[in-house]
Amino acid sequence: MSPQVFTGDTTYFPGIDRIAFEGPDSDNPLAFKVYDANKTIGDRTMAEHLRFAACYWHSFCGNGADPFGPGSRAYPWDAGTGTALHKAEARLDAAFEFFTKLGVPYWCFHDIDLSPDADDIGEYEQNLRHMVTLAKQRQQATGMQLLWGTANLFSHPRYMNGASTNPDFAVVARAAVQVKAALDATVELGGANYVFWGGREGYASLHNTQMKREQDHMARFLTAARDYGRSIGFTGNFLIEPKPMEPMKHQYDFDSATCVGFLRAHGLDQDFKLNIEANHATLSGHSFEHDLQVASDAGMLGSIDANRGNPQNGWDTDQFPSDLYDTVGAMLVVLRQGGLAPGGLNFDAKVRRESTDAEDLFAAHIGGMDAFARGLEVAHALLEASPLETWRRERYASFDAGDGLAFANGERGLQDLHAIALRSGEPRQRSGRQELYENLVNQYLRR
Ligand code: XLS
Ligand code: NI
Ligand code: NI
Repeated sequence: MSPQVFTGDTTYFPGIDRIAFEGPDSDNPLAFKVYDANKTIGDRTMAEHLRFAACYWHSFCGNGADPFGPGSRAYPWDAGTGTALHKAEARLDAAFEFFTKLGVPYWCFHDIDLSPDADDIGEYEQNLRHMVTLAKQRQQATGMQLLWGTANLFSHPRYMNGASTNPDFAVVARAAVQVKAALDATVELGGANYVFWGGREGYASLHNTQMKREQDHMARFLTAARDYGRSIGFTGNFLIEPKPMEPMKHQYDFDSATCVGFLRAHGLDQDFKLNIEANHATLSGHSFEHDLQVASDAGMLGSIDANRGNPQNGWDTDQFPSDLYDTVGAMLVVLRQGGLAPGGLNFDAKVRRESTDAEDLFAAHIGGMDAFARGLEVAHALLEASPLETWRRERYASFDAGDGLAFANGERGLQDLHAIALRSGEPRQRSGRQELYENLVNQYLRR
């Protein structure tokens, strides 16, 4: 499962070796304390449960720039006077060196973080084909696999009014160029999933927006993409990544519930699932585990973008996950649905602008992997060894037999219920026992 170390010619992360599992007593900052890829938890290894992926954009393209200042990190692969394509080649080597030293089995990319963008369609397609050829060689050399590919339909100014929801058909068609190329690339690289994050699919003002029309166009576009993907042999899941706002004031893929409804309304629910990002869930006013649960209940939890927001900030800070309550909550949902495959846990997260050492990138991923590994251990123990599932089952026991079961099966009408209530009298009070459940989680976190 874990990839082999890639031996490129240049070392972009000198002095950092393959990250090893050293256990909870290790003081080595560049070692796993919990994540032990081959350790068995229940019916599979940690690596098989967690299916970690590193992302290309934040880790190898994002240099720390924010609206108040330029980048704070000068990457060696961006140095020198080489062409954009030469720099993209160097970046690819750096990325695969990082992936393999970290021991993360999957990666994810957007078309234009892997390969230089160009307004000329032929040049754009040629660049991407070239980089995909190189990426495929790196994958073969290392055993790395592609969790998902996607197209960036939000950075170029042509998409300022949206991509598939743009009021100008010419832009919708231009967006298709990138989705077609990114689908071709994903298939070529054996990607398990294909993601749509509708960065600017939404509106800034309803005064100038025909919302229903834009959403109908989005459904037509997704349908066309699905049909094309299937025609070229893509058998994986298409994934929608909900996010309520940012960059737009309102985005159509608001949250899990909205996306589930949208996909069902447009007949896309057989091919599409959801990629739930923690910080997007919290932006929409939900908890991470809430949006995971809604997706899972609909049979549509396909994959996870693992990160976290800042509780005091109302925007997408994309921090690396470190909160064990979050990871336990997430892994409970994942384990209850029987796993995440063919999805995975993608670190769609960026180190802080102030974190400027190469070591910080490793530390961030190590911390995130350990946090989810611990979440996995605790969630598994809660499900297997604690009274959690029994308590939850008992809470609903009145629907397991008799009239309760008949009601759940649709066999009791309102008059039947009236008669039952007359017969039964005032219901006995039953405690929700929330504090006991919370104590149970803490008890298992301490073990
Ligand atoms: C941005 C999104 C983005 C998607 C892929 O907020 O999380 O990174 O995951 O386009
Ligand atoms: Ni994301
Ligand atoms: Ni995000």
